[in-house]
Amino acid sequence: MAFEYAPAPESRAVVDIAPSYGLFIDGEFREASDGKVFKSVSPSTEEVLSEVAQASAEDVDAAVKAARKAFEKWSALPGSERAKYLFRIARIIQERSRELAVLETLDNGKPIKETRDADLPLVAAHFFYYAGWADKLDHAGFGPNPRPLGVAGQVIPWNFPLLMLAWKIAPALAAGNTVVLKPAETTPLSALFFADICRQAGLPKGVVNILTGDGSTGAALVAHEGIDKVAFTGSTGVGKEIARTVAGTDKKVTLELGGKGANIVFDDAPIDQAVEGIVNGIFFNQGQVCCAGSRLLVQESIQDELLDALKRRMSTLRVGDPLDKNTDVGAINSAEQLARIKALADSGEAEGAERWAPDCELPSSGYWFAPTLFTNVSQAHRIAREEIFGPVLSVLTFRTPAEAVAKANNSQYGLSAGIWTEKGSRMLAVAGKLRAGVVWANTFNKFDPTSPFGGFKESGFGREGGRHGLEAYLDV
Ligand code: TAP
Repeated sequence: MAFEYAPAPESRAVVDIAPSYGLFIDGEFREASDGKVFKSVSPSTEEVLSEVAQASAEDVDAAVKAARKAFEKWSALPGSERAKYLFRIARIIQERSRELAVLETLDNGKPIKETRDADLPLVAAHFFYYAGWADKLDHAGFGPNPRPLGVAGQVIPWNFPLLMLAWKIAPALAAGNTVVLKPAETTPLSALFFADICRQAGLPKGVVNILTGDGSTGAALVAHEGIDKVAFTGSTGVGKEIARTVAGTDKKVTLELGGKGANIVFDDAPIDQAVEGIVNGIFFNQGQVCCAGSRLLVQESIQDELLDALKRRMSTLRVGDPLDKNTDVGAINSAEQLARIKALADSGEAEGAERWAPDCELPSSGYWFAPTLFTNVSQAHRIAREEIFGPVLSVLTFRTPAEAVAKANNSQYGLSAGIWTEKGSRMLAVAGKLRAGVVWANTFNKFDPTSPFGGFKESGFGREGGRHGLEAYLDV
């Protein structure tokens, strides 16, 4: 073996990670055509978890052809038959959720509390939800005879590896499409585990193909002429590149990109509840969330009271071993991401904002960043404008609702926002003026498969989730 393989310690023996994995094409695992591989590393320990195949352009071609061939039969199945497979997959995910939660925590670095209680239940819920649609497409209000698009090329990021897979694969299959999916380079393992679940569910060969690889694999997939639909979740930069690639072709495309969500707290908000919402908004998944509440907009009159309570709460957050059920904040996904977070946080200080973090001891190996907040932030600062994608909160203040709306909307992004107030009329008035795809009222980071999700402005276009998410995979 060309690398050091560390066998699982007892604490994570619930999941059997193979020392190497192939690409999942046409129902079989196989090596890359040129034999290339890369390592998947645990961000909390820097230990090599497994070695996975790096798909070449030739492998992309083989996977697209397998998906094309499978499309003929899969799209011709009655919806009720496709539903049976999706229900079966959903049930197997539930049965194997312990293994999947540990695997996701190891490969991504997020706390087991989150993979167990948020990611995995939502993944299963997505498959159950779209399984329910498969035999009702004619009654979904899309007009007569909605048809699947064909082969979907799907590219996903590392922050919610399995959940993003579910958001992509469940509606595509329910609508009668077949898929080729590329997970992120740093988190390939749960997608490969999912490939095994497809086999266990008896899913026909070629309906789901998983290609592990880097950005070049994603680019080859998006550019392949056998793809009818591109679904991408990731950075705005790569999203723009993809939009250029598909421009002028007949490929349909949906893009779910970055965000800089505003969490707006008015002076009548219940402070303790708002503090929990702020913490959940920015420290859930170490802030590596496209819809994170990374800008706190607090009404000036309650600034001191709110910040005192927030700092007290941040001091109680436990940072460390993500496999420990008491951990609140896990590891940053990669050395590159950690470097990006550090550079942006440093820019905050350099531009004159005031940095604060609770005392917390960070583990000596792995990639870690303490929960951090910045006050004295101005709208021009990079930390107020750029997506940090880390556990860093930028605090700004406002006096009037109009000023709150103007500041919240002063962003290239428009994915999410939160409003905290006791007044229903104010809630509705402010929500109606925010240019954000999702607005949460007295809560944050709540997800549900029935609810469409997506962005305004440079946060992308198209919606995933709900009936809208189905439409993105149908010719209506
Ligand atoms: P990206 O670097 O954009 O990567 C996303 C995926 O695209 C990865 O699988 C990546 O492969 C692949 N990729 C890279 N270059 C490509 C290219 N030229 N053509 C096609 N595919 C390519 O983003 P990331 O760092 O993984 O994720 C963080 C970003 O995603 C943040 O900006 C965040 O806001 C956004 N995000 C948005 C949402 C929603 S729903 N709007 C959800 C999650 C994340 P490699 O991993 O191998 O580079």
